Amino acid sequence: MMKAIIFDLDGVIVSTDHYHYRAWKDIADREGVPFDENRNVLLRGVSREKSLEILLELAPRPYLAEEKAKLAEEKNGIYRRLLQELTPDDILPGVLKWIEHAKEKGLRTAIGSSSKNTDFILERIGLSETFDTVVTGADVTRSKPAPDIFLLAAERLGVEPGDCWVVEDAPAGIEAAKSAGMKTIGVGEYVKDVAPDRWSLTLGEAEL
Ligand code: B16
Ligand code: MG
Repeated sequence: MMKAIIFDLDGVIVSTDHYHYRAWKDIADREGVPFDENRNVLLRGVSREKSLEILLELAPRPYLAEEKAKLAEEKNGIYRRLLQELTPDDILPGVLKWIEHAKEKGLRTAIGSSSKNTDFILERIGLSETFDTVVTGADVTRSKPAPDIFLLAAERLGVEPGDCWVVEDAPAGIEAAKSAGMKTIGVGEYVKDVAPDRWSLTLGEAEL
């Protein structure tokens, strides 16, 4: 029997994914690296550092470790400034009702996000107290597509991985959930082709 549901944050609960894109695009343009929405899909769900590695694959020159650390920090500064615009109105349509529905069904709830800005985002959108536990990229050394974030969420909830649903919008997140031995609900166009157990365009429309 399913006992818990772990929600990804960016792209599932709130659409901060376009802020990530705008911040990375600023860095890419400045560094002369080709970058567009199609390439941005590869960055969804993966850590900041790994995102930068992927972005720089098309760079015209190699980068030193110190330069990379500086670029990642700059990207985060731009992203954090954009996050100031975030309010509870930015929670995606139907999401609050859907979380309530999951709770009424007796499921324990968690956030499982790669983002080290998770606490700040939850605060901005007024959901800091909504979930039984919150696991982020700051709690693990291996981010998605490794299963660690989701396994830690299950451990904290006291449930077996096989009794957990994971809701994800990113291919890296679906891969992480599958490696954790969990069942997946894919939302959005980017995960249609990576075979989640269930799929819908938005969380509000997903069947539970
Ligand atoms: P940060 P999720 C992920 O969040 C984003 O999808 C991904 O684009 C981002 O690089 C990652 O968080 C790290 O974010 O720079 O804020 O630590 O989708 O796992 O909720
Ligand atoms: Mg996501």
